[in-house]
Amino acid sequence: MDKIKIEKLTVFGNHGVYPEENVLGQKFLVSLVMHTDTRKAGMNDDLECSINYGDVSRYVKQFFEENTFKLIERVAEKLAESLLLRYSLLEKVDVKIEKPWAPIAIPVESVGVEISRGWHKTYIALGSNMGDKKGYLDEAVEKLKNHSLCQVGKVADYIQTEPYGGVEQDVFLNSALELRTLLLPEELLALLNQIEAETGRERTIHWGPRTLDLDILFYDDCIIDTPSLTVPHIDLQNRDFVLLPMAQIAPYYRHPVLGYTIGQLLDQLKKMEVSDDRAQ
Ligand code: A4P
Ligand code: MG
Repeated sequence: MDKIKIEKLTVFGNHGVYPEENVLGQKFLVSLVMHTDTRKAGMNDDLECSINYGDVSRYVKQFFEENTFKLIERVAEKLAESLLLRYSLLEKVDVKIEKPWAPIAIPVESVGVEISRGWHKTYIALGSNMGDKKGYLDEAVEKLKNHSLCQVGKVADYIQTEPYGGVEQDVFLNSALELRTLLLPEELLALLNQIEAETGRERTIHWGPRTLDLDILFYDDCIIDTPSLTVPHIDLQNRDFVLLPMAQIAPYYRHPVLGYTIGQLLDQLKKMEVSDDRAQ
């Protein structure tokens, strides 16, 4: 992706662990690499199609003056977050913060931190088979829409599906949605678990009835295998209640492990179901 850079912007702020730093303040050097598509601005010569580095510089100065944090890690984190929320064309930002006057009593040119933060594209599966199923799915979509670090994109139609997994239970209402988020995978999982808990979900029977189930299907093209998280979702290719809503919102999305698009996975599943029916 293209980059717009600001190097060593000199700003003044009161960040620091020591009380005197919070009172006296000191100089900070801020460097930004803003990852954004500059093609349109390059073709049209129109600032409206790009990110105005003058505006960004003034915003950084104001951010440093209006906030006080102890750690430059925190300064970098919050600055990256607010830039990504403020500039819609910004996909990713590298933030470097240097502190040339750091009070460490040994001659040093500068100390600093450098981080990269950006938007992630994810897909979430939704399911409910207890009580007001539509109400629970609506509530989940609404909560994700209202979260400051999430942007909900396409939401698939809610479809009624037969229970999968061998437990005798009521029919499900399922859907899937596209989510752009600044949350990292484990943070997103924690948010989904929190939303499930808020809708009264109790975990009793594995694959059993639930008011609300929210699963991460995909997170960028990441492959994650930890004790708490498997992404892409381990069984999505075998579940028509996942593939049908996904085919509506992202038919050409390619599974990063299996190498097939959602549309192809759905076709394969349908063929397997037909051959299973014939075998019976
Ligand atoms: N976990 C690991 N990977 C993920 C991921 N990608 N997304 C862990 C979300 N969670 C993930 O899930 C157990 C643990 O899985 C979580 O704590 C998380 O750390 P859970 O939701 O607590 O338990 P569960 O739902 O009983 O198990 P599981 O495996 O999530 O069940 P599924 O796979 O969600 O299946 N039939 C129809 N028609 N429609 C349905 O929606 N759903 C299920 C549940 C069964 N049959 C269904 C449907
Ligand atoms: Mg689940």
